[in-house]
Amino acid sequence: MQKTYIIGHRHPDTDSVCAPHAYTWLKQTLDPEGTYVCGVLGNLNPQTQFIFRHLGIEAPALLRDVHPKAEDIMNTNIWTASENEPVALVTKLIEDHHIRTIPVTDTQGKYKGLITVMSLAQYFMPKAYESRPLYTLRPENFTRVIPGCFLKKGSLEEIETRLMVGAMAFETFISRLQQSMSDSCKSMPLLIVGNRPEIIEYSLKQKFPVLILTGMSGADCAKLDTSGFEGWIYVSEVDTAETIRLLRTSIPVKAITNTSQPVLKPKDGIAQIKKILLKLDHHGIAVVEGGKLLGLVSSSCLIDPPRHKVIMIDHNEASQSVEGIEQAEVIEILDHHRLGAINTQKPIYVYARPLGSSSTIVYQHFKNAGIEPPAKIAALLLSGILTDTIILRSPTTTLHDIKAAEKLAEIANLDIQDWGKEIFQHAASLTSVDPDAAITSDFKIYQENDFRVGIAQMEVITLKDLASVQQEYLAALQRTRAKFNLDWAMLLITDIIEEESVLLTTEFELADELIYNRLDEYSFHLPGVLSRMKQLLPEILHVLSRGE
Ligand SMILES: [Mn+2]
Repeated sequence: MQKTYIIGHRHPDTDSVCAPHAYTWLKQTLDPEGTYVCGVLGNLNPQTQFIFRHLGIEAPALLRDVHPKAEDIMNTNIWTASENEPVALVTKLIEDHHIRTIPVTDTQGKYKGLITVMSLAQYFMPKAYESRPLYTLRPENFTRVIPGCFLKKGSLEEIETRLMVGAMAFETFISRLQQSMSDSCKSMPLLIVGNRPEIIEYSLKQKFPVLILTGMSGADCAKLDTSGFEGWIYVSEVDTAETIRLLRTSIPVKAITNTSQPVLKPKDGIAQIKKILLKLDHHGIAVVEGGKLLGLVSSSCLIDPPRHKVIMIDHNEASQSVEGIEQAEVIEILDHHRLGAINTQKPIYVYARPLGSSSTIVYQHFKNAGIEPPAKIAALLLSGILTDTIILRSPTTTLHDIKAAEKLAEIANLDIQDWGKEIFQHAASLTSVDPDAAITSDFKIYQENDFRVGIAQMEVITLKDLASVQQEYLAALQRTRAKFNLDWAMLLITDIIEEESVLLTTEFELADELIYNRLDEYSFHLPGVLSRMKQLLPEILHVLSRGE
């Protein structure tokens, strides 16, 4: 079943988790046959964690990448063989269906190994230089391969033995048998014998594991006294040469199953699969989980691997999206940020509006579909709006955000101001969090005019404690700049009560061009600035454009 992943951006903020989660619910409701999976691209910040916990909703799972995996490309419509079945069945499958690799399972259905054209060739190819081979035989398989029937059944289910034909004078037979017994193998061989009463009479008193009689009529068989014989007696309807040929194809498949080949796990990626396929002398690898065979990957599976479908929410740039997005098929974009959209191969649905939050955009899709979100989904959307618009106070706030928030608050039975304050109380404070984690928890990278810049944002309820931790935050910012290979890294710390921000920055020559007042070498004061997107980013892009 092909999945559609619905995702927010890397370093997810609350809007980037709540909006995709709610949209996933809407898509699944509108299309019950489809499979829609909400994924987040990083750890949830304490505020988002609080919201999901408080509402009793399971948070979306972490999505590491959207590269195709073994489970996405494997063939599941495959032929298998059970370990005790005769090899003849496998050769027939290979012939009839033009396949080269057949997985083998044990009697409980657990994966055991593979039979390939190569392993069959090795078995059937005559090896003139080898001594008389030992065969693993299961007499119960004889009736499936050699025309005939049992005259007597023995007790051993499986026998490892050599083959011998008794087509000679009795004395010669005895001497050859003794000769063979004195060789390395001491056990009695399986004996194939035609209508030679003297040899048969003698053999019925010996401990042969299996006697196969050829050229015998029903009346001939009826005369035999088999009472003292403990092994199996099979009466073949075909001549000795044909009996031997068919006997070799009756061996159980496990006798020639290759059990040492590597297997794949369902989540193994294509790079790993290619590496293994290159090393193998055949063209199939089993995909196995917990002993259970799930499918088979062959080199042809790699020619045109299926692309995962992705819906991007709260972002539209590849640099902010999931690993592997270039190999995926983006089918929709819902966003309220500047457009730096990725290229697509087909026309897609894009809904971009300069609104305060992606949650407002998702709410509009509920409205257009004529579906009212359930209370918990409404609470999530409201939370996304209130965090992105700083309780509807950020200059990014539009009338659409206010209307959506009012309607959602009504459905969720929440008070906008009370719920907003409660959410922001769970936002990080400057002294309570690790500066590195605080920076990467809401961090966006922009590529502009050959510059790579990163801007983190953190909302706090006071800036009073900044002085005591500023050095640590600046050091963390330096580390972040190095880690993401940036020219310039910044952290916008926003006091949502006083409605002002401080911008911490790494050393960068164009920083002098910023219109803001410097507080010191590494920080600026931004009164009235609440929005990274609408207020700070345009100024940063403006400054970068002078660096040409
Ligand atoms: Mn947003």
